[in-house]
Amino acid sequence: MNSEIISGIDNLKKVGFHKFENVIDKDLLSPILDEWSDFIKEKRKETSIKSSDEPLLSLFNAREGGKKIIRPLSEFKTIKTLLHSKELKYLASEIANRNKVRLIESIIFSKEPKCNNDVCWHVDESFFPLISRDRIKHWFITFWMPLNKVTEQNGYMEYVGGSHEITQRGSVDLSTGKVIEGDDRPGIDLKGIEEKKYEIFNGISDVGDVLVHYGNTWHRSTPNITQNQRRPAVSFKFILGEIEYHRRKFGNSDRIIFSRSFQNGELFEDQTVPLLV
Ligand SMILES: O=C(O)CCC(=O)C(=O)O
Repeated sequence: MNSEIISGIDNLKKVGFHKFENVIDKDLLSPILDEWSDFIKEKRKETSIKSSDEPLLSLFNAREGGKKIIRPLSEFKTIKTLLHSKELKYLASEIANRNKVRLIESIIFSKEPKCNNDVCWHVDESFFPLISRDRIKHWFITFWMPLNKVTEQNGYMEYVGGSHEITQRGSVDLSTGKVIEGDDRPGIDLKGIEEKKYEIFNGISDVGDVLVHYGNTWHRSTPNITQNQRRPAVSFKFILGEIEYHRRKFGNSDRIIFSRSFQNGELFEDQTVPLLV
């Protein structure tokens, strides 16, 4: 394994976040912007699909109150090519350390100019009705890849160092940061963050970088205060190893589309969640 990847994985384990620099060929990333712009001009953007037996792509616009449009991933050839690139698969398999890696979600996050909203502090795994069968803490990882340079002004990511060692947090409304009513898990320590109790790492980054965090790392993205710089990014979420279905009575983890329904405790296997490596 290459030494930068080894030290990056060590840092990821320690901090809960790592920026792997210059991993993906820019030629794989720039066509995504073209394909996405075509999509925005088309009628497809007005209709979200409601059921599926194939993997999906969510298009998330932070300015429109976190509105998500959901389409089949197969409609976005450039994103599929990125997903199956050897660089991305290599990084995922090294982080997973021989566990199987499955794609649970693909998202394009667009932070448009003059977008004053944070994507508020949250943990990714809280949105899914799933848990690790072996009850390991780090069964979920996110790969976040900017499609334009990320600066201090155009909506960078932030991560709370060490938060991945804290137990589960409740799922939140991404626009307000409030825990969903009835979710029985505690919220993120917003007061502690405000009082600078934790070390915060920023995700200022360049095209080609892959920013990786665990599903239980507390993170957010800041407003895009520029007049004319878009900050689009592709985010892939992966689950590692054997996973069980576990739906809570309250919370928003039932908004995910799978090809069929599951019983709590059932081993989770689904056509919408394909094996990557
Ligand atoms: O891109 C953003 O603004 C937020 C992304 C995020 O929170 C994620 O990928 O988990």
